[in-house]
Amino acid sequence: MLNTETTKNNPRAVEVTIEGGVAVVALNRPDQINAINEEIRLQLPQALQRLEDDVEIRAILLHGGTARGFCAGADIKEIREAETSIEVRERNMRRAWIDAFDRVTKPVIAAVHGHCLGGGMEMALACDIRVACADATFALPETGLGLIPGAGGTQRLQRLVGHGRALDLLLTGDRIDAAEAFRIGLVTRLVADRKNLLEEAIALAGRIATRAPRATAYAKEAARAAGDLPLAAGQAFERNLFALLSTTSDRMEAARAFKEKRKPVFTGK
Ligand code: CO8
Repeated sequence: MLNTETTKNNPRAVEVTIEGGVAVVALNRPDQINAINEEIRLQLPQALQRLEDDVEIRAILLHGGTARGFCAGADIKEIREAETSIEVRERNMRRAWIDAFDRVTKPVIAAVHGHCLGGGMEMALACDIRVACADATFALPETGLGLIPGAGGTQRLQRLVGHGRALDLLLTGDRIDAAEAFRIGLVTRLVADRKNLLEEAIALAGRIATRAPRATAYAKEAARAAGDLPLAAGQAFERNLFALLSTTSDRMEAARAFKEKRKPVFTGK
């Protein structure tokens, strides 16, 4: 059982602001470098689900707010009393909080600065696009704590950077900087300056948000399926999604707008 002393005081461990069609989600435990405690494990999935259900929202941006880093991993200070094996199992099932990312069909971007460690790095891995500031550092220190990543890290990292590089990070716990993370494809965009990170990430999310929402969601769905499906099955899946999109109003609108030399206005229909 969790000692409530460590969890009771912050109803806003996750804060959401809306900028046009972009939802900006900030982790908000700055004093603990956004260490993931029960509040974050509860509030983040709730926020993601709300944003998924809101038709006005077309892209989601996750960042570390005012903390010195994106997230320093699981809250190591979250004190637990002795637990039975059933309690441990049930707690582990709640770890499925990270699955909330997989239930979001909209694009999710992580804007990473400073420490991005353990569970924090797993959160970034669960996003679709990672943008990093030059001061970002990444590591999976879990084996040094007698554990392994438990929020998808062993699975997602390998899919992103390949078997060898994933094992190097998993087995050593070594920290890599933003330049190295960019080199190996862990992040796809770098921002030199911390003060521009959020602005540039919001601009990126905003650009994605102007595109046809259903096409964006299907592109994400197809790309995710590529990690699981054999090539032929993946191509068949892609063709089905393509055929569905061919029937949408947004597809017609894009063609009309091109002909009329204007910007398309997408409705998601
Ligand atoms: N959990 C709880 N509090 C944290 C964490 C954390 N992961 N990281 C930092 N903090 C707190 C510090 O305790 C400190 O709080 P206070 O001011 O109250 O003492 C505050 O944040 C600032 O931290 P530092 O003073 O240490 O700042 P530094 O700049 O000197 O160092 C570091 C920053 C390098 C991030 C350092 O704090 C650190 O090494 N943190 C731990 C990182 C880590 O190992 N995270 C866990 C990764 S593993 C994981 O996420 C999954 C398995 C976790 C198992 C948990 C078992 C319950």
